[in-house]
Amino acid sequence: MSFPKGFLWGGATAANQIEGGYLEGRKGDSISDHISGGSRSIKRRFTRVIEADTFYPSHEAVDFYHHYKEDIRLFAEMGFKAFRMSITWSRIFPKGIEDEPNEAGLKFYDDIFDECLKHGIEPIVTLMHFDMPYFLLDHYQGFCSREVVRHFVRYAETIFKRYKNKVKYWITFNEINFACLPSGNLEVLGIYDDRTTDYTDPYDDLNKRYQALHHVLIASAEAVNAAHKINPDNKVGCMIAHVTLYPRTCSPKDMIKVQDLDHLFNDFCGDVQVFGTYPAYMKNYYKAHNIEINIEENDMDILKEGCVDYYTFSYYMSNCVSAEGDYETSAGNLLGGVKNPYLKNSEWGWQVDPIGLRYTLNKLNDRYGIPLMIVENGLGAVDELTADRKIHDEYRISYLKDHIKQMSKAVDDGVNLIGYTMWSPIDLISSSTGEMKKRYGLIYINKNDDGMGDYSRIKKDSFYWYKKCIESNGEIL
Ligand code: BGP
Repeated sequence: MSFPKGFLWGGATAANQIEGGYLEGRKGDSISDHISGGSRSIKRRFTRVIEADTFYPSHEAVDFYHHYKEDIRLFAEMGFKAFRMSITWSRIFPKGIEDEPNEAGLKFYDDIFDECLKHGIEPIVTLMHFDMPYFLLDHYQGFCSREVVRHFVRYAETIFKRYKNKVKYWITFNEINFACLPSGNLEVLGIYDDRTTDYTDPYDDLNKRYQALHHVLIASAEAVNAAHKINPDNKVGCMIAHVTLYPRTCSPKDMIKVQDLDHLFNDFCGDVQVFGTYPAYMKNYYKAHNIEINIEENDMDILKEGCVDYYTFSYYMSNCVSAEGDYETSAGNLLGGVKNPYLKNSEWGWQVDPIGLRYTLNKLNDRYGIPLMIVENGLGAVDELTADRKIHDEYRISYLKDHIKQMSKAVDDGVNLIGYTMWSPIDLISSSTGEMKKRYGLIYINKNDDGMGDYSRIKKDSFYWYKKCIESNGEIL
Protein backbone atom coordinates (compact mmCIF):
# COMPACT_ATOMS: atom_id res chain seq x y z
CA MET A 1 0.00 0.00 0.00
CA SER A 2 1.78 3.07 -1.10
CA PHE A 3 -0.11 6.32 -1.52
CA PRO A 4 2.42 9.10 -1.91
CA LYS A 5 3.04 11.60 0.85
CA GLY A 6 0.82 14.65 0.41
CA PHE A 7 -1.84 12.61 -1.41
CA LEU A 8 -4.96 14.76 -1.75
CA TRP A 9 -7.68 12.82 0.08
CA GLY A 10 -11.04 14.50 0.11
CA GLY A 11 -14.53 14.81 -1.29
CA ALA A 12 -16.30 16.45 -4.22
CA THR A 13 -19.51 18.42 -4.77
CA ALA A 14 -21.17 20.66 -7.35
CA ALA A 15 -22.64 24.07 -6.54
CA ASN A 16 -26.07 23.52 -8.06
CA GLN A 17 -26.47 20.22 -6.18
CA ILE A 18 -25.62 21.58 -2.73
CA GLU A 19 -25.81 25.36 -2.42
CA GLY A 20 -29.42 26.47 -2.42
CA GLY A 21 -29.33 30.17 -1.55
CA TYR A 22 -31.48 30.87 -4.57
CA LEU A 23 -31.11 34.52 -5.54
CA GLU A 24 -29.25 35.33 -2.30
CA GLY A 25 -26.29 37.67 -2.53
CA ARG A 26 -27.73 39.14 -5.75
CA LYS A 27 -27.24 35.86 -7.56
CA GLY A 28 -28.70 35.73 -11.06
CA ASP A 29 -30.91 33.00 -12.42
CA SER A 30 -29.08 29.85 -13.41
CA ILE A 31 -30.13 27.22 -15.90
CA SER A 32 -30.55 24.80 -13.00
CA ASP A 33 -33.06 27.17 -11.38
CA HIS A 34 -35.34 26.58 -14.33
CA ILE A 35 -35.22 22.84 -14.55
CA SER A 36 -38.40 21.95 -12.79
CA GLY A 37 -38.85 18.44 -14.02
CA GLY A 38 -39.75 16.49 -17.08
CA SER A 39 -36.37 16.78 -18.67
CA ARG A 40 -35.33 13.49 -20.25
CA SER A 41 -38.40 12.02 -18.61
CA ILE A 42 -36.98 12.31 -15.14
CA LYS A 43 -37.37 14.97 -12.51
CA ARG A 44 -34.17 16.81 -12.11
CA ARG A 45 -31.99 18.78 -9.80
CA PHE A 46 -33.53 20.33 -6.72
CA THR A 47 -35.37 18.84 -3.84
CA ARG A 48 -38.90 18.98 -5.02
CA VAL A 49 -42.08 19.56 -3.11
CA ILE A 50 -44.81 17.48 -4.60
CA GLU A 51 -48.18 19.13 -4.78
CA ALA A 52 -51.00 17.53 -6.68
CA ASP A 53 -48.53 15.64 -8.78
CA THR A 54 -46.63 18.75 -9.80
CA PHE A 55 -42.97 19.17 -9.03
CA TYR A 56 -41.51 22.50 -8.04
CA PRO A 57 -37.88 23.24 -7.45
CA SER A 58 -37.37 24.27 -3.86
CA HIS A 59 -34.16 26.09 -4.74
CA GLU A 60 -32.77 24.96 -1.42
CA ALA A 61 -30.70 21.92 -2.41
CA VAL A 62 -28.98 20.91 0.87
CA ASP A 63 -28.53 24.52 1.93
CA PHE A 64 -24.74 24.53 1.88
CA TYR A 65 -25.12 28.28 1.41
CA HIS A 66 -25.99 28.60 5.09
CA HIS A 67 -24.21 25.49 6.40
CA TYR A 68 -20.81 25.74 4.75
CA LYS A 69 -18.92 26.41 7.98
CA GLU A 70 -20.44 23.41 9.68
CA ASP A 71 -19.87 21.22 6.62
CA ILE A 72 -16.25 22.23 6.14
CA ARG A 73 -15.64 21.65 9.85
CA LEU A 74 -16.96 18.12 9.41
CA PHE A 75 -14.71 17.60 6.38
CA ALA A 76 -11.79 18.74 8.52
CA GLU A 77 -12.80 16.28 11.22
CA MET A 78 -12.44 13.50 8.65
CA GLY A 79 -8.97 14.85 7.90
CA PHE A 80 -9.69 16.12 4.38
CA LYS A 81 -6.69 17.47 2.51
CA ALA A 82 -8.83 18.65 -0.41
CA PHE A 83 -12.37 19.74 -1.15
CA ARG A 84 -13.62 19.82 -4.72
CA MET A 85 -16.45 22.27 -5.31
CA SER A 86 -17.73 24.46 -8.10
CA ILE A 87 -18.56 28.13 -8.42
CA THR A 88 -22.00 29.27 -9.50
CA TRP A 89 -21.21 31.51 -12.46
CA SER A 90 -24.42 33.50 -11.94
CA ARG A 91 -23.31 34.49 -8.44
CA ILE A 92 -20.31 36.24 -10.00
CA PHE A 93 -21.93 37.55 -13.19
CA PRO A 94 -25.70 37.32 -12.65
CA LYS A 95 -26.50 37.47 -16.36
CA GLY A 96 -23.08 36.42 -17.55
CA ILE A 97 -22.57 39.58 -19.61
CA GLU A 98 -21.89 42.33 -17.05
CA ASP A 99 -18.64 44.29 -17.14
CA GLU A 100 -18.24 44.22 -13.39
CA PRO A 101 -18.58 41.16 -11.15
CA ASN A 102 -20.97 40.93 -8.24
CA GLU A 103 -19.02 41.53 -5.03
CA ALA A 104 -21.46 39.62 -2.83
CA GLY A 105 -20.95 36.48 -4.92
CA LEU A 106 -17.17 36.84 -4.86
CA LYS A 107 -17.25 37.34 -1.11
CA PHE A 108 -19.26 34.15 -0.59
CA TYR A 109 -16.49 32.06 -2.17
CA ASP A 110 -13.79 34.05 -0.35
CA ASP A 111 -15.42 32.93 2.87
CA ILE A 112 -15.59 29.31 1.76
CA PHE A 113 -11.94 29.25 0.69
CA ASP A 114 -10.88 30.95 3.92
CA GLU A 115 -12.75 28.36 5.88
CA CYS A 116 -11.07 25.54 3.93
CA LEU A 117 -7.60 27.03 4.29
CA LYS A 118 -8.13 27.58 8.01
CA HIS A 119 -8.51 23.81 8.28
CA GLY A 120 -5.62 23.01 5.95
CA ILE A 121 -7.95 21.90 3.16
CA GLU A 122 -6.89 22.62 -0.42
CA PRO A 123 -9.84 23.82 -2.54
CA ILE A 124 -10.11 22.23 -6.00
CA VAL A 125 -12.44 24.45 -7.97
CA THR A 126 -14.53 23.65 -11.04
CA LEU A 127 -15.50 26.72 -13.05
CA MET A 128 -18.54 25.21 -14.71
CA HIS A 129 -20.36 22.16 -13.38
CA PHE A 130 -23.48 21.64 -15.52
CA ASP A 131 -24.78 25.19 -15.02
CA MET A 132 -24.51 28.77 -16.29
CA PRO A 133 -26.44 32.06 -16.07
CA TYR A 134 -29.87 31.52 -17.55
CA PHE A 135 -29.55 34.69 -19.58
CA LEU A 136 -26.77 33.13 -21.65
CA LEU A 137 -29.02 30.25 -22.54
CA ASP A 138 -31.91 32.50 -23.37
CA HIS A 139 -29.97 34.93 -25.53
CA TYR A 140 -27.22 32.84 -27.03
CA GLN A 141 -28.26 29.20 -26.67
CA GLY A 142 -25.27 28.72 -24.41
CA PHE A 143 -22.05 27.66 -26.09
CA CYS A 144 -23.80 27.30 -29.44
CA SER A 145 -22.67 30.92 -29.74
CA ARG A 146 -19.03 31.90 -29.89
CA GLU A 147 -19.93 35.05 -27.93
CA VAL A 148 -20.27 32.94 -24.80
CA VAL A 149 -16.58 31.99 -25.00
CA ARG A 150 -15.74 35.64 -24.38
CA HIS A 151 -18.09 35.81 -21.42
CA PHE A 152 -16.72 32.60 -19.96
CA VAL A 153 -13.13 33.77 -20.25
CA ARG A 154 -13.98 37.04 -18.51
CA TYR A 155 -15.61 35.05 -15.72
CA ALA A 156 -12.60 32.72 -15.47
CA GLU A 157 -10.10 35.59 -15.37
CA THR A 158 -12.09 37.34 -12.67
CA ILE A 159 -12.03 34.20 -10.58
CA PHE A 160 -8.33 33.48 -11.12
CA LYS A 161 -7.41 37.03 -10.13
CA ARG A 162 -9.63 37.22 -7.10
CA TYR A 163 -8.56 33.88 -5.61
CA LYS A 164 -4.96 34.02 -6.74
CA ASN A 165 -3.64 33.44 -3.25
CA LYS A 166 -6.27 30.98 -2.14
CA VAL A 167 -6.79 28.42 -4.88
CA LYS A 168 -4.16 26.56 -6.88
CA TYR A 169 -6.07 23.60 -8.33
CA TRP A 170 -8.67 24.37 -11.00
CA ILE A 171 -10.88 22.36 -13.32
CA THR A 172 -12.49 24.11 -16.29
CA PHE A 173 -15.58 22.07 -17.31
CA ASN A 174 -17.13 19.13 -15.49
CA GLU A 175 -17.55 15.93 -17.52
CA ILE A 176 -17.16 17.80 -20.79
CA ASN A 177 -17.34 14.54 -22.77
CA PHE A 178 -21.02 14.04 -21.98
CA ALA A 179 -21.56 16.24 -25.01
CA CYS A 180 -20.37 13.33 -27.18
CA LEU A 181 -22.80 10.77 -25.89
CA PRO A 182 -25.71 10.33 -28.28
CA SER A 183 -28.18 10.76 -25.42
CA GLY A 184 -25.75 12.91 -23.45
CA ASN A 185 -26.24 15.57 -20.90
CA LEU A 186 -25.93 18.79 -22.89
CA GLU A 187 -25.81 21.02 -19.84
CA VAL A 188 -22.04 20.79 -20.32
CA LEU A 189 -22.62 22.98 -23.37
CA GLY A 190 -24.89 25.35 -21.51
CA ILE A 191 -27.88 23.94 -23.29
CA TYR A 192 -30.99 23.07 -21.37
CA ASP A 193 -31.64 19.58 -22.58
CA ASP A 194 -35.39 19.46 -22.41
CA ARG A 195 -36.39 18.23 -25.83
CA THR A 196 -39.81 19.76 -25.50
CA THR A 197 -38.54 23.35 -25.61
CA ASP A 198 -37.74 25.09 -28.88
CA TYR A 199 -34.39 26.33 -27.70
CA THR A 200 -32.39 23.98 -29.75
CA ASP A 201 -32.20 20.40 -30.63
CA PRO A 202 -28.61 19.46 -30.92
CA TYR A 203 -29.53 15.83 -30.40
CA ASP A 204 -30.29 15.46 -34.04
CA ASP A 205 -28.10 18.29 -35.21
CA LEU A 206 -24.58 17.03 -34.82
CA ASN A 207 -23.15 20.15 -36.41
CA LYS A 208 -24.66 22.28 -33.72
CA ARG A 209 -23.56 19.96 -30.95
CA TYR A 210 -19.94 19.69 -32.09
CA GLN A 211 -19.75 23.39 -32.90
CA ALA A 212 -20.82 24.14 -29.33
CA LEU A 213 -18.34 21.60 -28.00
CA HIS A 214 -15.58 23.24 -30.05
CA HIS A 215 -16.46 26.53 -28.37
CA VAL A 216 -16.27 24.88 -24.96
CA LEU A 217 -12.86 23.41 -25.79
CA ILE A 218 -11.64 26.85 -26.91
CA ALA A 219 -13.07 28.44 -23.77
CA SER A 220 -11.32 25.83 -21.66
CA ALA A 221 -7.97 26.35 -23.41
CA GLU A 222 -8.23 30.14 -23.08
CA ALA A 223 -8.98 29.73 -19.39
CA VAL A 224 -5.94 27.46 -18.92
CA ASN A 225 -3.80 30.11 -20.58
CA ALA A 226 -5.23 32.88 -18.46
CA ALA A 227 -4.73 30.86 -15.26
CA HIS A 228 -1.06 30.31 -16.09
CA LYS A 229 -0.52 33.98 -16.88
CA ILE A 230 -2.23 35.18 -13.71
CA ASN A 231 -0.36 32.75 -11.49
CA PRO A 232 2.30 30.41 -12.86
CA ASP A 233 1.68 28.15 -9.85
CA ASN A 234 -1.88 27.47 -10.97
CA LYS A 235 -2.64 23.89 -11.98
CA VAL A 236 -5.57 23.49 -14.33
CA GLY A 237 -7.19 20.18 -15.18
CA CYS A 238 -9.71 18.77 -17.61
CA MET A 239 -12.53 16.59 -16.24
CA ILE A 240 -13.76 13.55 -18.09
CA ALA A 241 -16.60 11.18 -17.19
CA HIS A 242 -14.71 7.97 -17.75
CA VAL A 243 -16.86 4.93 -18.36
CA THR A 244 -14.48 2.09 -19.04
CA LEU A 245 -15.66 -0.12 -21.89
CA TYR A 246 -15.29 -3.86 -22.35
CA PRO A 247 -16.19 -5.94 -25.39
CA ARG A 248 -19.02 -8.35 -24.65
CA THR A 249 -17.12 -11.14 -26.40
CA CYS A 250 -13.68 -11.61 -27.91
CA SER A 251 -15.15 -11.06 -31.36
CA PRO A 252 -12.99 -8.54 -33.27
CA LYS A 253 -16.21 -6.74 -34.19
CA ASP A 254 -16.95 -6.11 -30.51
CA MET A 255 -13.41 -4.87 -30.06
CA ILE A 256 -13.74 -2.38 -32.90
CA LYS A 257 -17.00 -1.19 -31.37
CA VAL A 258 -15.20 -0.63 -28.07
CA GLN A 259 -12.46 1.31 -29.81
CA ASP A 260 -14.92 3.55 -31.65
CA LEU A 261 -16.90 4.34 -28.51
CA ASP A 262 -13.77 4.81 -26.48
CA HIS A 263 -12.52 7.35 -28.99
CA LEU A 264 -15.77 9.22 -29.10
CA PHE A 265 -16.73 9.20 -25.45
CA ASN A 266 -13.69 8.55 -23.27
CA ASP A 267 -10.77 9.85 -25.34
CA PHE A 268 -11.73 12.74 -27.60
CA CYS A 269 -12.11 15.65 -25.16
CA GLY A 270 -9.20 14.56 -22.97
CA ASP A 271 -6.98 14.18 -26.05
CA VAL A 272 -7.78 17.73 -27.17
CA GLN A 273 -7.27 19.16 -23.70
CA VAL A 274 -4.03 17.29 -22.95
CA PHE A 275 -2.41 17.28 -26.41
CA GLY A 276 -3.89 20.52 -27.74
CA THR A 277 -4.99 19.14 -31.07
CA TYR A 278 -7.93 17.38 -32.69
CA PRO A 279 -7.18 13.65 -33.05
CA ALA A 280 -7.28 11.98 -36.46
CA TYR A 281 -10.08 9.60 -35.47
CA MET A 282 -12.32 12.56 -34.72
CA LYS A 283 -11.64 14.21 -38.05
CA ASN A 284 -12.75 10.95 -39.63
CA TYR A 285 -15.84 10.84 -37.44
CA TYR A 286 -16.80 14.33 -38.59
CA LYS A 287 -16.34 13.34 -42.20
CA ALA A 288 -18.38 10.16 -41.81
CA HIS A 289 -21.23 12.08 -40.16
CA ASN A 290 -21.14 15.13 -42.45
CA ILE A 291 -20.17 17.36 -39.56
CA GLU A 292 -18.64 20.64 -40.63
CA ILE A 293 -17.74 22.99 -37.87
CA ASN A 294 -16.38 26.46 -38.09
CA ILE A 295 -12.83 26.61 -36.78
CA GLU A 296 -11.37 30.12 -36.67
CA GLU A 297 -7.86 30.91 -37.80
CA ASN A 298 -6.20 30.99 -34.39
CA ASP A 299 -8.18 28.20 -32.82
CA MET A 300 -5.56 25.51 -33.24
CA ASP A 301 -2.94 27.78 -31.63
CA ILE A 302 -5.30 28.47 -28.74
CA LEU A 303 -5.79 24.74 -28.17
CA LYS A 304 -2.06 24.11 -28.38
CA GLU A 305 -1.23 26.85 -25.89
CA GLY A 306 -3.97 25.86 -23.47
CA CYS A 307 -3.00 22.30 -22.59
CA VAL A 308 -4.01 21.18 -19.10
CA ASP A 309 -1.54 20.41 -16.30
CA TYR A 310 -3.31 17.40 -14.89
CA TYR A 311 -6.08 15.03 -15.88
CA THR A 312 -9.10 14.50 -13.67
CA PHE A 313 -11.97 12.12 -14.14
CA SER A 314 -15.04 10.63 -12.55
CA TYR A 315 -15.32 6.89 -12.27
CA TYR A 316 -18.49 5.17 -11.16
CA MET A 317 -18.83 2.13 -13.39
CA SER A 318 -17.69 0.24 -16.40
CA ASN A 319 -19.81 -0.69 -19.36
CA CYS A 320 -19.96 -3.61 -21.72
CA VAL A 321 -20.66 -3.23 -25.43
CA SER A 322 -21.55 -5.53 -28.22
CA ALA A 323 -21.39 -4.92 -31.97
CA GLU A 324 -24.72 -6.66 -32.20
CA GLY A 325 -26.62 -4.88 -29.45
CA ASP A 326 -27.66 -1.28 -29.63
CA TYR A 327 -25.35 0.68 -27.37
CA GLU A 328 -28.03 3.08 -26.34
CA THR A 329 -31.11 1.06 -25.78
CA SER A 330 -29.89 -2.03 -23.94
CA ALA A 331 -30.91 -2.11 -20.32
CA GLY A 332 -28.86 -2.32 -17.16
CA ASN A 333 -26.73 0.78 -17.05
CA LEU A 334 -26.94 4.54 -17.16
CA LEU A 335 -25.21 4.73 -20.51
CA GLY A 336 -26.86 1.71 -22.02
CA GLY A 337 -24.65 -1.14 -23.18
CA VAL A 338 -25.17 -4.78 -22.38
CA LYS A 339 -25.13 -6.45 -19.01
CA ASN A 340 -21.72 -7.60 -17.83
CA PRO A 341 -22.32 -11.01 -16.20
CA TYR A 342 -19.25 -10.62 -13.98
CA LEU A 343 -20.42 -7.42 -12.28
CA LYS A 344 -23.14 -6.38 -9.88
CA ASN A 345 -25.27 -3.28 -10.32
CA SER A 346 -26.00 -0.46 -7.92
CA GLU A 347 -29.68 0.11 -7.16
CA TRP A 348 -29.67 2.52 -10.10
CA GLY A 349 -28.21 0.01 -12.52
CA TRP A 350 -24.64 1.30 -12.54
CA GLN A 351 -22.21 -1.61 -12.93
CA VAL A 352 -19.82 -1.55 -10.00
CA ASP A 353 -16.27 -2.39 -11.09
CA PRO A 354 -13.35 -1.59 -8.76
CA ILE A 355 -10.80 -3.56 -10.81
CA GLY A 356 -11.86 -1.50 -13.80
CA LEU A 357 -10.54 1.53 -11.93
CA ARG A 358 -7.05 0.04 -11.73
CA TYR A 359 -7.23 -0.75 -15.43
CA THR A 360 -8.45 2.78 -16.21
CA LEU A 361 -5.74 4.44 -14.15
CA ASN A 362 -3.10 2.46 -16.00
CA LYS A 363 -4.65 3.28 -19.35
CA LEU A 364 -4.77 7.01 -18.60
CA ASN A 365 -1.27 7.03 -17.18
CA ASP A 366 0.07 5.36 -20.33
CA ARG A 367 -1.90 7.61 -22.65
CA TYR A 368 -1.26 10.99 -21.07
CA GLY A 369 1.75 10.79 -18.78
CA ILE A 370 0.56 13.72 -16.66
CA PRO A 371 -0.64 13.63 -13.03
CA LEU A 372 -4.05 12.02 -12.56
CA MET A 373 -6.73 12.81 -10.03
CA ILE A 374 -9.96 10.89 -9.41
CA VAL A 375 -12.41 13.67 -8.65
CA GLU A 376 -15.61 11.62 -8.37
CA ASN A 377 -16.28 8.06 -7.26
CA GLY A 378 -18.97 6.85 -4.93
CA LEU A 379 -22.18 4.95 -4.41
CA GLY A 380 -25.69 6.34 -4.71
CA ALA A 381 -27.96 4.37 -2.39
CA VAL A 382 -31.07 4.64 -0.28
CA ASP A 383 -30.01 5.16 3.35
CA GLU A 384 -32.06 4.40 6.39
CA LEU A 385 -31.99 6.74 9.34
CA THR A 386 -32.45 4.61 12.44
CA ALA A 387 -34.50 5.67 15.44
CA ASP A 388 -31.30 6.59 17.30
CA ARG A 389 -30.23 8.77 14.36
CA LYS A 390 -27.57 6.52 12.87
CA ILE A 391 -26.90 5.40 9.31
CA HIS A 392 -25.26 2.00 8.94
CA ASP A 393 -24.04 2.28 5.36
CA GLU A 394 -21.71 -0.70 5.17
CA TYR A 395 -22.57 -0.99 1.40
CA ARG A 396 -21.01 2.45 0.83
CA ILE A 397 -17.94 1.58 2.91
CA SER A 398 -17.46 -1.57 0.92
CA TYR A 399 -17.81 0.29 -2.42
CA LEU A 400 -15.23 2.90 -1.43
CA LYS A 401 -12.90 0.37 0.17
CA ASP A 402 -12.85 -1.84 -2.92
CA HIS A 403 -12.08 1.12 -5.18
CA ILE A 404 -9.36 2.51 -2.93
CA LYS A 405 -7.69 -0.91 -2.80
CA GLN A 406 -7.51 -0.94 -6.58
CA MET A 407 -6.22 2.64 -6.62
CA SER A 408 -3.43 1.60 -4.34
CA LYS A 409 -2.55 -1.30 -6.67
CA ALA A 410 -2.48 1.17 -9.54
CA VAL A 411 -0.10 3.38 -7.59
CA ASP A 412 2.09 0.31 -7.08
CA ASP A 413 1.84 -0.29 -10.84
CA GLY A 414 3.53 3.10 -11.21
CA VAL A 415 0.54 5.34 -11.90
CA ASN A 416 1.07 9.00 -11.03
CA LEU A 417 -2.11 9.51 -8.99
CA ILE A 418 -2.12 12.69 -6.90
CA GLY A 419 -5.58 12.77 -5.34
CA TYR A 420 -8.95 11.24 -4.70
CA THR A 421 -12.07 13.26 -3.96
CA MET A 422 -14.91 10.83 -3.45
CA TRP A 423 -18.48 11.74 -4.37
CA SER A 424 -19.68 13.05 -2.07
CA PRO A 425 -18.85 14.05 1.50
CA ILE A 426 -22.43 15.23 2.05
CA ASP A 427 -25.71 13.99 0.64
CA LEU A 428 -26.83 16.14 -2.26
CA ILE A 429 -29.33 16.35 -5.05
CA SER A 430 -28.74 13.67 -7.64
CA SER A 431 -27.73 15.04 -10.97
CA SER A 432 -29.49 12.46 -13.11
CA THR A 433 -32.68 11.98 -11.12
CA GLY A 434 -33.11 15.26 -9.24
CA GLU A 435 -33.80 13.31 -6.07
CA MET A 436 -32.49 13.33 -2.51
CA LYS A 437 -33.32 9.66 -2.27
CA LYS A 438 -30.18 8.68 -4.16
CA ARG A 439 -27.68 9.49 -1.43
CA TYR A 440 -23.90 9.53 -1.79
CA GLY A 441 -22.78 11.23 1.40
CA LEU A 442 -20.59 10.28 4.32
CA ILE A 443 -22.72 12.86 6.09
CA TYR A 444 -26.48 12.46 6.03
CA ILE A 445 -28.60 15.52 5.35
CA ASN A 446 -31.96 15.35 7.02
CA LYS A 447 -34.06 16.37 4.02
CA ASN A 448 -36.36 14.26 1.89
CA ASP A 449 -37.97 14.45 -1.49
CA ASP A 450 -41.33 15.20 0.10
CA GLY A 451 -39.84 18.42 1.47
CA MET A 452 -39.67 17.10 5.04
CA GLY A 453 -36.53 17.50 7.15
CA ASP A 454 -34.56 20.20 8.89
CA TYR A 455 -31.22 20.02 7.05
CA SER A 456 -29.44 18.73 10.13
CA ARG A 457 -26.19 16.92 9.45
CA ILE A 458 -25.64 13.39 10.81
CA LYS A 459 -22.41 11.39 10.52
CA LYS A 460 -22.89 8.03 8.82
CA ASP A 461 -20.78 4.95 9.65
CA SER A 462 -18.82 5.70 6.47
CA PHE A 463 -17.75 9.03 7.98
CA TYR A 464 -15.76 7.27 10.69
CA TRP A 465 -14.41 4.73 8.24
CA TYR A 466 -13.12 7.39 5.79
CA LYS A 467 -11.54 9.31 8.66
CA LYS A 468 -9.42 6.23 9.51
CA CYS A 469 -8.60 5.69 5.88
CA ILE A 470 -7.25 9.22 5.53
CA GLU A 471 -5.43 9.13 8.88
CA SER A 472 -3.55 6.06 7.75
CA ASN A 473 -2.96 7.42 4.21
CA GLY A 474 -5.02 4.60 2.78
CA GLU A 475 -3.37 1.82 4.83
CA ILE A 476 -6.35 1.02 7.07
CA LEU A 477 -9.37 0.19 4.95
C1 BGP B 1 -21.53 12.93 -12.27
C2 BGP B 1 -21.72 14.39 -12.04
C3 BGP B 1 -22.12 14.77 -10.67
C4 BGP B 1 -22.87 13.75 -9.87
C5 BGP B 1 -22.50 12.31 -10.17
C6 BGP B 1 -23.47 11.28 -9.65
O1 BGP B 1 -21.91 12.63 -13.57
O2 BGP B 1 -20.54 15.11 -12.32
O3 BGP B 1 -22.68 16.04 -10.73
O4 BGP B 1 -24.17 14.01 -9.74
O5 BGP B 1 -22.33 12.08 -11.53
O6 BGP B 1 -24.57 11.20 -10.50
P1 BGP B 1 -26.07 11.14 -10.02
O7 BGP B 1 -26.25 12.30 -9.12
O8 BGP B 1 -26.86 11.25 -11.24
O9 BGP B 1 -26.23 9.85 -9.35
